[in-house]
Amino acid sequence: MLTLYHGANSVCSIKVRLVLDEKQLDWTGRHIDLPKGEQFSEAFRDINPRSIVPVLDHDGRLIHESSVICEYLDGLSAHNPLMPAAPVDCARTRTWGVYTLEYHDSVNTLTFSSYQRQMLLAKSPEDLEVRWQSIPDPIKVRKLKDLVANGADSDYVPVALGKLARMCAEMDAALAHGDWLMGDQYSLADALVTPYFYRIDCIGLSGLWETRYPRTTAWFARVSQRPSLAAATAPWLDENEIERIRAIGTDTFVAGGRFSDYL
Ligand SMILES: N[C@@H](CCC(=O)N[C@@H](CS)C(=O)NCC(=O)O)C(=O)O
Repeated sequence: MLTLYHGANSVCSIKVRLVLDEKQLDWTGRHIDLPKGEQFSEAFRDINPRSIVPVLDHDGRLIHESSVICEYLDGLSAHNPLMPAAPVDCARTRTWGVYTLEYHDSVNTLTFSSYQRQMLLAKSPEDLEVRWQSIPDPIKVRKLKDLVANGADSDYVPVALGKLARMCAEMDAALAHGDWLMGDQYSLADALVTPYFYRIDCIGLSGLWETRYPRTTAWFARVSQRPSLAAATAPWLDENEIERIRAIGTDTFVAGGRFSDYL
């Protein structure tokens, strides 16, 4: 049995739910409410001492890290094979998985300087302090504190935008060889990066690729049309919530043209 510990609006959880749909695998969800802080409970720390989702439980065996989980899921079923057959293409697909660690950090910076910041600012100083104390990674705490204090004025924000601009350039270069990252066929590489584009679009920053990269723009339209993206998002995120997130993101990053070098 496959049980996924996941967060409704967690970008890495969306990644795994998307692959579960591409592979048409049956699974059960254990929802961890991240805004409420359920990831810091003792029970969840037993599942992942890093207090982050997603975690896959396959018949009692725990697997961590979203891109690793996705490759594991691909190996469980012959339906719609996502890992390319040639060893060189396998290696290149895994490289995209490694790149997503950097993309994740940058997307995390943008979400915590916009709508997640609003969520944290609504907490009392005491509750916020409890949250900081609960996060096991002190480097992450330092970044989050800065983002909550300074929002889009934080020095972390232009660094994140610069890295995501590079992501778009890397994508566009890869897409010169076909409709999909690995050429003519949709693969795990496309699945692994899709949620980051989805999130950036949700916070109003699709200008990062739409202003410069027509191949990437066309690719995002293609992955958005696959049923797997809606299957991974719609049951957990309602349209009103997405519109609220988009409005906060647009107000934070786009209004006033302050980041026009990137958008
Ligand atoms: N590299 C990890 C990153 C996992 C991660 O950071 N997950 C976020 C949600 S996307 C989380 O659980 N955050 C907990 C928190 O914000 O306290 C992966 O790809 O699985």
